[in-house]
Amino acid sequence: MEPMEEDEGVNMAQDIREALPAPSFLPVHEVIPRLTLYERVRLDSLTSINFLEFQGNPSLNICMHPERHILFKGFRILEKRIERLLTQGNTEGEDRIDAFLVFLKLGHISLLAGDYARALSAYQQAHSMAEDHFWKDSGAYHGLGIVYLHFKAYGCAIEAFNRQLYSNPTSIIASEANARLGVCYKAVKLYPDALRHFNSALNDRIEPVFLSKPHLRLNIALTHDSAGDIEKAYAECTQLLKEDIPHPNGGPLLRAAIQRELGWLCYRAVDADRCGTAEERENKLTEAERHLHDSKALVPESGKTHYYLGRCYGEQNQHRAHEAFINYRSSIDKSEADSDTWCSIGVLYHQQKQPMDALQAFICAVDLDPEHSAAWTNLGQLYEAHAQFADALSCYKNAIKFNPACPEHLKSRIIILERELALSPILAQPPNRPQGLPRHAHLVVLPALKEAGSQPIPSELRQRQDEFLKLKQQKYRDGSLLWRMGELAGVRSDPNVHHESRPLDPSQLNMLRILKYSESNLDDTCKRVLANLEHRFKREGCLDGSDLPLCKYTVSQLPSEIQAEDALRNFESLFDIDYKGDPIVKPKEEDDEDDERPTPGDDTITSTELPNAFSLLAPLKIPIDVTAAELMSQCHKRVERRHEFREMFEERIAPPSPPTPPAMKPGENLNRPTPLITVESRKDAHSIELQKFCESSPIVLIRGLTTQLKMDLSLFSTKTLLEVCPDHEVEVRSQYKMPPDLNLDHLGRPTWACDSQRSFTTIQKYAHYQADSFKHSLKEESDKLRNQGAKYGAAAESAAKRRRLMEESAMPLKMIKFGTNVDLSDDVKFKAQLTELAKMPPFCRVIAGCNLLSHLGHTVLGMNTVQLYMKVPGTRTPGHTENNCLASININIGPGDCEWFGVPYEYWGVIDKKCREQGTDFLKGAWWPNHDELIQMGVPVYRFTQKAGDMVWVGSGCVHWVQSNGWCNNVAWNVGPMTHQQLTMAVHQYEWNKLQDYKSLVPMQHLFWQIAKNVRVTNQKVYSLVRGMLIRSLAYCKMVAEWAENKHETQKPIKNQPRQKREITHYCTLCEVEVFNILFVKEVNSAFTVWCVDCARRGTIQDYIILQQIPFSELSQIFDAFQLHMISKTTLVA
Ligand SMILES: O=C(O)CCC(=O)C(=O)O
Repeated sequence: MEPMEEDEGVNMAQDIREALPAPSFLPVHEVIPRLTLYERVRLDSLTSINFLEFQGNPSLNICMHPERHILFKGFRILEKRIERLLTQGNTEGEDRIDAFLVFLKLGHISLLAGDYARALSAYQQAHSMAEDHFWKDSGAYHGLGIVYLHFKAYGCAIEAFNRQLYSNPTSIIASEANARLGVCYKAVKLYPDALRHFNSALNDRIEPVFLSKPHLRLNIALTHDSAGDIEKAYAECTQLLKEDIPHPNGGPLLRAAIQRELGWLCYRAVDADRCGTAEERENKLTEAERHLHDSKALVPESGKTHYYLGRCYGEQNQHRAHEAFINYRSSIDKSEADSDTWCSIGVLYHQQKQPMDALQAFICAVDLDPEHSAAWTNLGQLYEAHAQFADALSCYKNAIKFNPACPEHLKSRIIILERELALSPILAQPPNRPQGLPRHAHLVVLPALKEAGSQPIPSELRQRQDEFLKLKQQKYRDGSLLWRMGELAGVRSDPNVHHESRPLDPSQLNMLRILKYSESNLDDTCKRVLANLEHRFKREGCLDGSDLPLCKYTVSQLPSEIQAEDALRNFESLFDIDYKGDPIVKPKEEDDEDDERPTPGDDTITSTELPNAFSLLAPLKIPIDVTAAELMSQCHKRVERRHEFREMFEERIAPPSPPTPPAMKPGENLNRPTPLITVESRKDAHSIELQKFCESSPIVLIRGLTTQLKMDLSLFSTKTLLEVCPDHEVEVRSQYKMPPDLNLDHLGRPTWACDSQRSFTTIQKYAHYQADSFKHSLKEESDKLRNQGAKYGAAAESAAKRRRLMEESAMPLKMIKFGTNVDLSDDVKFKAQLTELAKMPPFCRVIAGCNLLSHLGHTVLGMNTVQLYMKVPGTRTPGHTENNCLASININIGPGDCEWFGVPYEYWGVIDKKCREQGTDFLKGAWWPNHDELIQMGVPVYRFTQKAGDMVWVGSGCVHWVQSNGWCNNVAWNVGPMTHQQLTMAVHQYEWNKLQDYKSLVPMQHLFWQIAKNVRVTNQKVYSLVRGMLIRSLAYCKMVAEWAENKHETQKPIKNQPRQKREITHYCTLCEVEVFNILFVKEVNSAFTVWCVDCARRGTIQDYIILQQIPFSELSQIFDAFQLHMISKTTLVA
């Protein structure tokens, strides 16, 4: 498969439902096909997991597929059933599940037939009918993800694949999902995530068919390239090229793609100041050309190679311009819809002083891609060069909308043009009309922007593109060609006839194993199929699968028994079967329908080697007073006496979902008043009442506490820090300055997404900036005052003009710098500062027995250490909850104020959803909510001013965002109240983070064991919660250890490696989940890396050594000793 050049789908990222007409489900055909025994069993087993068997081979048209008749018949039967369901109009209760199963199956069958629009509708119907069941079908989210990816709805595809992997992290299609996730994340520019998923697929011993391993490596290189790391991309490609990649993966397409990428990388190395001398530059260009020629020799029909070659020639002197044109022309011949090529053609024509041709090429580029910022900029420059300033201005304005390369430069140009056009309207006229304008020889008058689209080249191109699009849409409307092959209704594919002499294909082999596993429970139908398959297997064997997707696994990698059971449960679900081999001509009659149809997932599961998935939220199936010995013995049975094993917690888990917000009370004021507590004495500060109030409030402003405790906040002033550590690192965020009620993009349009550039500086440099900014504002103020008296004078006039311009411009213009996340963890360097903070009451301290984070036993930077924020007016900390929903403390050092906004925990899901709608991401993105919109959405908001010396208590899970009104510093850190509420939120967030591919900074498993070891818990709810977590953790850990020791491929003893004092908790190198106690360690590039069991077992388990950090005897002892302490109120701890 040609990597990263898939261009089939319609781009549906905007709105999938609007982009295509929803396909009708009502059947147009009256004939209901007959199913044979084999066909029914096969149909029952088909899901999206079989996608590549049907769609993985681009040279095999689905209409030629040997099993096309099965899809055809299934489709017809399902449509008939849907018709019946829709006529009945009842989709409640049992019927809801029935309808859900039918739609889900139709989704799978449509997908396998390549009918993406129908598959999408069917999957979405199924999802909306029974979201609570959707995850239980291991192919459901996978199929939905494939469809979304086809339509380039990357965000939706990411969500679907992540959900698949959350519930089925080690299934045989995990590598397929990971490869696709890599593509999706790359498309949305989340490059670290893309790399993680490509690497995850690469590590998997089941090679994905969607992208083979060499293709994955090329995609890793392309991702480095997109992320700006040209060197890494170059190194990876060069290495890949050197390797002897076996066919079919190493075919000419792949080699051509690597050469092409190398050529493009070399070309850009010339551009990117990497080549110092002219000779180096020359050499790089020559190397670029060489790679591109090699690529062209392998695959002459690639438009992109020609385009890159054109760029190389265009970069060189005049006499190569002709070669550049020839290559651009060839590129257009091969793929005329490439806006980049048209843009480059325009540039070349412009250079060659052929303005009409340049104009037409730029118009083609922006017609094809109206967001092509470079093409708009170039077109603007062309108009400007021809003194057509009004059109130039329109082009620049379009350019700036869409991620231009130099927004600041363009903005200044726009401002100048706007001003000049306003001052001299004559400039808005075309240049040949006004008198006195210099007339250059080349100053031909170009058609105005409004008319330029009707020039011959763009008109013809548009016409062809429109026709192409219409055809494409019609194709989606029609669906698969298969649906029109009515002759398939009659095809008999009795296994005794049709398949008799063929070897088993991978899915038949799969089916054979499933049936064999459950042989004793089979009904007659299944027994017949089994006998037939066994017979054929003995006679014909099976296909080795080299040309069939998803079969590249060994026997031990075959689907787990859980999947076998799933398949069996489905046998009863959808299709009728003819026991005697007589074809069945009708779907079930209505009165047949109340047969026992199991709901999906409603089952008793036989144990697999390891739980299907592990979640700290999995419902427990044993009492919490179980002893460690009982737990250990139960785990042991999983390996030794499987039939006696009973699950201790639910091993098939649904993805977590955000909390449901409380219903709005009538007349409720959503602008919530913020609790302001004034502390009047030291006793107040240390009172249990203050602690309890804070722990039960979303957010609290506390005034007077730092004064009453005589804290010297000047220790955190810029002046002191400048003396203590001038060279200390400061992270800088460059942001636009805006009023707190507004968040605008660079064009002045309201949005939630915040843009900022990240860089680094020192305390000294930021201190200068802070001071300069203050002096500058002071001067502006005094100028203003002075000018109020003496209004005139040239300087005052121009300053006022500049200010007016800034104020009038719709675009936010002023850039400010926020000095953020300054690390004050060094207890030697910042001894005085940290000692001062220890004056706080215990529930607010960085280190305290009642602070969960102090029990971790190691540092989590910025959480159980202090961070400093250095501000000028307008700096913003965008919206967020603290890591794992912990609480936090923030003190404003002053002298200026900060404005705060807060929303209670229960509403974070509403904000998360809104962030997605706004094209940003609650966890990974930067966003600034619109206060009024929140109120309209029924979300309560706290808004208040934090003055110098004020402390803000940010309660557990509170969503908050902060803007400085003045010049000030703040210090902040996290605290973990030992409450049931805090622990519940933290653990839920831990699982949510897993689902969202986001690292949890608080290692919850480790934390629960530390609590059990160190804390005398007196609260019943806290006790039960911690106990439940210990049960899950201990049981899972033991099962993993037993599995690792007994697994025949591993057969390595687990080595004890006690945890060192202050040793940080380990996270999986690949998926970044916490790895507790049993570490899978592999040497990678001479470094020892830690992996979780799921990532390790998806790879080659023999490559790992397995370490245990805490012996089971110790965990058992902690587990049994952990009790609820019924003690007197005075010694209350938690
Ligand atoms: O002072 C700031 O801007 C940081 C605020 C914040 O997010 C916090 O303290 O949790």
